[in-house]
Amino acid sequence: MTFLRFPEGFRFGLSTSAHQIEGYSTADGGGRSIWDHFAHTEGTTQDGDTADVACDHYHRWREDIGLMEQLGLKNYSFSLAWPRILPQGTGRLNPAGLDFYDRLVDRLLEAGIAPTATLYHWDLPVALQQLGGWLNRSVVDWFADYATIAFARLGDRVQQWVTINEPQVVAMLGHVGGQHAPGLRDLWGGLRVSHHLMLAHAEAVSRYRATGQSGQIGIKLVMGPADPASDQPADIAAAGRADAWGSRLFLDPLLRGSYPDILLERFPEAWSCIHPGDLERILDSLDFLGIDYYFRSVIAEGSGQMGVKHLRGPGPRTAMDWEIWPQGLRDLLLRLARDYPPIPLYVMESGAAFEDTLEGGRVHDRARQEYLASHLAAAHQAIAQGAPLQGYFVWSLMDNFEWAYGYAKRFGLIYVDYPTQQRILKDSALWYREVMQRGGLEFEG
Ligand code: IFM
Repeated sequence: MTFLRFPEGFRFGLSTSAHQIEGYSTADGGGRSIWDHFAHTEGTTQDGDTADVACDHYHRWREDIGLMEQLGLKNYSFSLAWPRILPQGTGRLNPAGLDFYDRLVDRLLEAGIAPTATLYHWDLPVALQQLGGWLNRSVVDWFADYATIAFARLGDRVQQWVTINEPQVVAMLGHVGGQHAPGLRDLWGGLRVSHHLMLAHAEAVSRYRATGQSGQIGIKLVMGPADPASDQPADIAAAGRADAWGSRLFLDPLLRGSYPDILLERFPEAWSCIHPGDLERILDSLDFLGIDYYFRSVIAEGSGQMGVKHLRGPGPRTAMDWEIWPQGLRDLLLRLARDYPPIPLYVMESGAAFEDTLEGGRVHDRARQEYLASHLAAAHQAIAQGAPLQGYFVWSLMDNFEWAYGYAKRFGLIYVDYPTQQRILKDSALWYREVMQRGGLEFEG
């Protein structure tokens, strides 16, 4: 066993999102989001689950902060529900919605926990979807106006902001594959949405910078390496295309001011949404880059729009059927450091769903602990090899509404017994408490 110590000031944390934990989205004057609508549409979620109640964090937030204190947590990443603050997405403000986040932030700070606030984690106000949602370029102003309200109210205390969580998922699962709200299936539309997400992000950042507030602002991208299935040139080229689609579609405009040529060439009709000056607005709109890492892809030459085929890698798998591949995190961090201009990096989500069972009031989730230990070790290696990684947030504080999977998948370090809303610290939570307290972990590599 070796003790892997992280650098002084490294930020260990835990993450959640509003729609997945809060419940009661329309309480006290809040509005409905596209996920409220989608999950209530037949056949969209496992067992017809909805986030109507979720973890009832909207009412139990004090108790939940108490649990964070028990864990000795110092950094907590959560999201604001746009329709709680602006029920129609624009215009009339719901003071009770803003008050909720205001109190949450105050109490976190009292508990010595630094808040990281995400403005958009997939819960677009339904009223805006009726106007075209992310397909309508006006979303850039709608989003920036909402962001400005959040900065004005919370920006004196929130020192780390994330504009948008996983734009890949919004564009591709929401608008191309249809597995997520708003459930659309339109390839060109998905690409247009991806550009609008980038622009909305950039506009919110420019509003933030105009406030003169002293915090940092960035975005969270979900990514993993696209590894070629063999050393055949055709597979290597296919992996390059998969990487352009999954990662560079977002990394390149943000950090290079361009979209990958391969995507411009293959989908020429989609890009009429790029107006003169857009790419200049998007470039340099990050103080840090947040990375959500869950798995890598193994890619061979295939068919379809991108000519790629996804193969099953040899690693063990989580309950999501995602391959466990910690070295993918190291490779990703090093690649970002090598291929892009220098930018502070944060792992803002890392974690795994397993089949947890409650036995005598305990959850012995050894597999999750091992998963996290191996990924922390990979992050540690990347730092040792020069990646400017500043923090690592585990997904998630507690079990919650896992979108189309409903409550069937548990990612939490805290077990939630949904019928009673009882919270139980899993073994992994007790282990992570020690990691955070010691600033590192014992690891046998
Ligand atoms: O639960 C999600 C989260 O909302 C976004 N990132 C991935 C997690 C696990 O699927």
